[in-house]
Amino acid sequence: MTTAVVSSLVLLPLVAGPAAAAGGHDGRPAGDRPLRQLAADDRLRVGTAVDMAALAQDAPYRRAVGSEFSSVTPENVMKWDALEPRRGEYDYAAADRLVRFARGSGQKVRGHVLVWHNQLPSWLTGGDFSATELREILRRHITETVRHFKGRVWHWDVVNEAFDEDGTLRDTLWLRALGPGYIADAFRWAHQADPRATLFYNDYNIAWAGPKSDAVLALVRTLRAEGVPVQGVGFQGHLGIQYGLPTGVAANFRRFERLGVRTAVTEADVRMILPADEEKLRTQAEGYRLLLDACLRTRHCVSFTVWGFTDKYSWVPGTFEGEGAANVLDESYTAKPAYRALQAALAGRARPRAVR
Ligand code: 9MR
Repeated sequence: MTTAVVSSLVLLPLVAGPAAAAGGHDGRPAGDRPLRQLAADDRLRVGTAVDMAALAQDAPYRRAVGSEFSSVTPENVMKWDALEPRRGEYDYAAADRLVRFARGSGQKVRGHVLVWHNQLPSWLTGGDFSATELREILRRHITETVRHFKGRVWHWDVVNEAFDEDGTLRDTLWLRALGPGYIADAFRWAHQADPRATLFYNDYNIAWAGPKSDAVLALVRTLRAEGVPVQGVGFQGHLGIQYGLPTGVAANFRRFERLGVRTAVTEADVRMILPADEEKLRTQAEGYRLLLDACLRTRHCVSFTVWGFTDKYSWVPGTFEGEGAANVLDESYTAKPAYRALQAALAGRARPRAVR
């Protein structure tokens, strides 16, 4: 294919209807295959975080979630404040909707998240509970949640972001009240509630070697030596091109896999200082490519998830002022170079067989 043809494809909206260029059965040009089709050949689940409001209201969004991806992660609706807004009262409605959507679309679900320091309900953060009470609250939340979704959630992010950048444990409600043992407890409780779900530790800035990923590695090694059921490590993959792109990612994934765990890229996005321009978009594409490539070059990397796929709905501008354009499609669902880079990486590789 010539360069001229490739660059003309970049302008096509991916989710356009029959009016789009003829060729593919879904209105895409022949040979322009969705990510999940390309990934199936590699036996890799390619996923996205899903915004439930967008899924309900935005038909092109919904079509793209279904056609491009083979796994989904709820962006917010399985977090504690959403699931248990009042103590002991669970609201699974939105999360159940996503699980049903996934089943109807032949997708796996990555459950996100059981233990975190963010998006906790105020009854919990303001509750002034004793350590014994908090431990029981945590045990119950994990048990109830995992049991509710038993058999329907493929991977659980059991513990999320427990470390600081220097590799010490983050000062959270859980660490303060329960000590470091809350991590092992969480994995044990989750495993009891659904022995078949694969249980992950998940964090950001651990895709490359450094104090934080060294600390996670040491934790996972210790937990596994003690028989704690931690079975996967999720590398979130929130990058910003202004910091430079990471190196040594595949080698880093491999040192985790040597401990016997699976790996996954769980929240990839590559932000930039706005406005976007061609060069920034090219660097962004390289960021996505290198994360996916590391996964493809690692035997037990079982899924690659982007944290949203369109710039229309992204957490980035609300968190980092002046930054954005972090996703692989723009606001009108047109493919950016990053989307083409993912396609090319998936199409171009013979992959070692992955475990399921
Ligand atoms: O994308 C999520 C955003 O909508 C929420 O407002 C935010 C609240 O903390 O959480 C975002 O998702 C985070 C994920 O759950 C854990 N890793 C970092 C993600 C981006 O902040």
